[in-house]
Amino acid sequence: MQTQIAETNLELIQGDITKAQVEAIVNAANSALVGGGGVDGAIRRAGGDAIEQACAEIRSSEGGCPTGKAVITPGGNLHAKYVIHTVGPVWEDGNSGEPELLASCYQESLQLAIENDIQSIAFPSISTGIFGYPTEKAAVVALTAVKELVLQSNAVPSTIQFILFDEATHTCYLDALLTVFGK
Ligand code: AR6
Repeated sequence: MQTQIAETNLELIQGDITKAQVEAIVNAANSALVGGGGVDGAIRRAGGDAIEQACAEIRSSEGGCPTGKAVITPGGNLHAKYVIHTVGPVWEDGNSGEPELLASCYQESLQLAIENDIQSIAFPSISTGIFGYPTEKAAVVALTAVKELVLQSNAVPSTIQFILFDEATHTCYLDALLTVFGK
């Protein structure tokens, strides 16, 4: 499914983000920037040592990456030139700042993309795996955050993909597209 926000193509795709043919892929990381499971494990396996080396440098210079923020590393062996690592919130009860922190992940990642002149970027569904954020809620937050930033900024990437691993997640994002864009 594809839609247009100003000059940007927004695409919802079911698949594996490590195979994405874009300049940057986004990783659902942890604040220590140490390798984990889920999409983080898949990206690190596919990208190889260059990603861990760059994360180690960020750990020693900045101590990691706080929840809601993002950092950028090379993509190593991936097709993507860059990996943008962002740290989603762990779901508690929905009243502990989770929506704001999740929205911040998408917007901070897009800001880094703009700063690095990245024209195409792919996101996974941040926080909805190990971190337990309900996918229907997360999908609305994600698409709303992207829509707001695209409408507010110049020089946003011309292609923004969401690459959703499983059918249930893909369906939630298709439903959220209707809620957020009315189509
Ligand atoms: N491509 C696209 N999406 C994927 C892939 C893939 N190859 N593999 C999994 N997903 P999760 P989180 C989906 O758990 O909830 C790690 O240990 C998955 O099905 O990867 O933000 C980190 O180090 C789900 O829909 O991320 C952190 O400690 C989505 O990616 C923690 O997990 C997110 O699931 C982050 O947890």
